[in-house]
Amino acid sequence: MTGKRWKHRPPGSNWGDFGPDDQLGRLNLIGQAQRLAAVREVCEGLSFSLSLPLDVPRQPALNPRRRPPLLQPAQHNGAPYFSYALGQNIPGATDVISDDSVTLSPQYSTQWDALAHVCHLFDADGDGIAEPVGYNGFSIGAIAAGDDAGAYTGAKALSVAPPARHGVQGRGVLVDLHRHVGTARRAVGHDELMRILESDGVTVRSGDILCLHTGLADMALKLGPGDDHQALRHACAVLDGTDQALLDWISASGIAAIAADNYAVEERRQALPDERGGALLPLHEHCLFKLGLPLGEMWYLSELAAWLRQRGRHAFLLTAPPLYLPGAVGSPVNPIATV
Ligand code: UVW
Repeated sequence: MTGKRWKHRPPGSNWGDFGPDDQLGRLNLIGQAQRLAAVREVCEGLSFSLSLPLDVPRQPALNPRRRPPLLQPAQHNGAPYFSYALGQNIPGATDVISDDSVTLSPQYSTQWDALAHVCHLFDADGDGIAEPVGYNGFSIGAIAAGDDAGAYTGAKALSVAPPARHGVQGRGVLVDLHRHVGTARRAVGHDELMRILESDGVTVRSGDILCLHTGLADMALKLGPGDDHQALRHACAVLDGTDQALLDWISASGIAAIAADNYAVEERRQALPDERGGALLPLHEHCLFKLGLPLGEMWYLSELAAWLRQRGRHAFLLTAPPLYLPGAVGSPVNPIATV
């Protein structure tokens, strides 16, 4: 279906502003001018991978429904296709081949949330009944009772495919929350974020991808499989998604995406403040559902942050496309910062 999908849009949302069929949301703010400006941030030709190894954290302590990758050799005639001599019946053939198979929770480690990841119960069609709906009024579909796993094809809209086609390449701007907050758990709201931007001389422009260094991914990287991972649940800075001034700043700033090296970017609320209901993840609601602004989590920003800090820099060329996996509601990513 094309054309407008809603009669009412949520307060504070931008639904329709990028067109009735838009599935890119704020990534639309990264255009040719923004990419060229991002390329102009490259002065030294050095690059940093902003990904953790995808098996980190080495225990599923942050979100037990997400499991570390299970890597196995592909099977061929009932045998592992690993260091396999290809031309076994062809005298003189020298090829030795290996293929993998992997079972992966795409959002286990360094990842993008697609817009489909968080929808809300909202009466978009104006019939008086709230229905599950995502950014720009899209329905991602549902799994019907009786559907077997083989019938699952993922989200019908708002998956990682549109951002994968876009490429997610633009100007990254790093905010070093870790430098100001240390490893203490703290919900950083608008006023504190503005103080940090000002004291570090960070300028944020429309189309930027805001990268928040909190130090959590670095803590995770240092823990071995046998170490207690529970401390990760209560360490390092998060954004205060309940701070309306912060949400308003995200809207007004024109940032295209937010990527943090922590889990969830914000703290999940365990209860709602009153009977009016609402979001347990208000920053996710504001960004993914209302603005179409992707969230990255568990990025590895520590080496880049140290390098930029030493040089008094904040901006870089960021290339971070999700996997082109139609239907997926999140994706691993190996973001590359070029400075
Ligand atoms: C939830 O667990 C809801 O998601 P995220 O990984 O986006 O924090």
